[in-house]
Amino acid sequence: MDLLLSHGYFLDEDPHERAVMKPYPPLGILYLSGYLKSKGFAVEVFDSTFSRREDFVARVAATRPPVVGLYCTLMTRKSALGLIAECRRLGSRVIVGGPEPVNYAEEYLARGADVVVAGEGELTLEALLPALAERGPHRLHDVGGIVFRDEDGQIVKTEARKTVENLDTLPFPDRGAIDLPTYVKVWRDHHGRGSVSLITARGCPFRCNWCSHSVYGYSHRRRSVTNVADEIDLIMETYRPEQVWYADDVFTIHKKWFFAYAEELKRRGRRIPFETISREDRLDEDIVRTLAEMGCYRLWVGAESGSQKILDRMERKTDAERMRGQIELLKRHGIETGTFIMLGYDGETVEDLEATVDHLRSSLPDLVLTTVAYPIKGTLYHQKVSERVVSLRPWEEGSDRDLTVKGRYSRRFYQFATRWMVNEVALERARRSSAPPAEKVQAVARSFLSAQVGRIGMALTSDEVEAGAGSPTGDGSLRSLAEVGTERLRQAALRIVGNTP
Ligand code: B12
Ligand code: SF4
Repeated sequence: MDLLLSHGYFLDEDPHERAVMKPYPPLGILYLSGYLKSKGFAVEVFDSTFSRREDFVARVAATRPPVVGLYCTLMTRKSALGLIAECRRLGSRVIVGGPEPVNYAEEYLARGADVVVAGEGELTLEALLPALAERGPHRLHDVGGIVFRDEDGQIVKTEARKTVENLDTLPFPDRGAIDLPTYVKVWRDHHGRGSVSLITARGCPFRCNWCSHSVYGYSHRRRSVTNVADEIDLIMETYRPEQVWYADDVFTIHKKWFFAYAEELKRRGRRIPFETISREDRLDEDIVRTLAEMGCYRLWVGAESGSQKILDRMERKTDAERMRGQIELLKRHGIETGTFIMLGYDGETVEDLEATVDHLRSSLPDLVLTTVAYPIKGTLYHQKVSERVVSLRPWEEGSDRDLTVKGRYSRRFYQFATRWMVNEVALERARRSSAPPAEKVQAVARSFLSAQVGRIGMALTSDEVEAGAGSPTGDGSLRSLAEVGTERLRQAALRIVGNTP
């Protein structure tokens, strides 16, 4: 074996995902496996998702791969560091890649990785594996797209490598290298429908400030319509899933391509239910109708905020008002809408949060996922707030989700704000529902009370500042409520609404 590819994600260690149970394998390492095999390398994949840490160690101990390649994201950092240590103990060299390591190359090298790969991995690994075997890990100056330590221990970052020009030249992801049927079965057992993921393009040219572009930069390359349709045929014939997930960044980004693809699937007689992500500015009546005809049952549109001011600060380049119209449009065509809402972005005030709540109440998307903004290293957002970024945990124990911004409202404030927001949406849903009166009253009362607890909690914590002294960088318009009460009253009220909502 030349290379064992793996990733540090263990479902067993993720209680949240175990409750959701919608797993997919990381496509990146399957692409790498397919490509390297086509170039004559002997590659194996250890898919950690349904395994345990001990199984990975046992596999490395039994097969003694000369090189282990690990896919790492911000969420799998701690896990990956543990695997790196095990590989080193067992005598394997370690290459790390994916969106996270290039942001922390020095830290990964300091903790046992031999080489960090920046960006797309196919061409880099093809050049790196023989160089590593011939010259060891410290004389790799001529291999583009990597970071390593030279013989003096100095960190060397080599020239950026060109990306694969024509994505159609890549073999399909090597799904046969892992137990994909188990993923399909888990989906089927938990959701009644088996699902398989695929991607039709690489890279996104938009510049939403909080989004990580560490792998593909701002480039955008598409596969041809027939190449993607061929992969769909293969997936359907091999795994027979009841649906697919296009894991693209923005599925309808290229209108002409999209219509041609829809046409091609129709020509092949394929109407497959699917879920995917897009943007409000990449939708119109024709696109939405076509999405519905193709089998799209849920579209995530990433509203992020209902405040145009915040959308503009994020450089999201979307329009809050038009977004509400698009949700309407999707509903008319029978497509469920999912939105991702981000709270706490730089400069957000209580008025902006209110605008988001109003936005959600009026458009009422079917699904709302909330997150409190965290500045991923390497993003434009991180650059903007870099002087105020504080980590809540030591680097090797946490992730970029533990990065917070000094001076904004406290985490407790955002927990209350989230509670308020989520329950205002639930309240609106309950009000509009056609449930029997008793049930409806109960749902309205429950959501109303919970929303009020959130709102009062916000008022009581609105003078709490994240990681330091001073006033929150928001407008503090609710602060007066806290200021008029005595500290004892405030503490008593906090006990009533609960410190951790
Ligand atoms: C699909 C996906 C998911 C799926 C994951 C399921 C799965 N296993 O596929 C779901 C929906 C669960 C998910 C969740 C999250 N995700 Co996500 N996700 C993606 C997405 C959209 C596509 C991944 C993909 O398939 N890419 C296509 C392949 C071909 O590209 P690739 O993976 O980058 O692989 C290439 C290179 O990275 C490199 N490479 C990869 N592995 C290796 C290994 C070696 C050894 C080498 C040398 C090279 C190498 O070569 C590959 C081929 O060229 C990416 C964005 C993106 N476009 O990549 C975000 C992305 C990976 N997700 C991200 C985030 C932040 C999250 C969440 C934290 C979001 C949240 N707030 O909850 C969660 C975390 C979940 C968890 N517990 O880990 C960030 C990661 C940022 C970072 N610095 O780590 C990304 C980059 C989105 C973004 N632009 O900000 N995600
Ligand atoms: S959030 Fe979506 S649209 Fe914005 S830059 Fe990232 S991938 Fe592109």
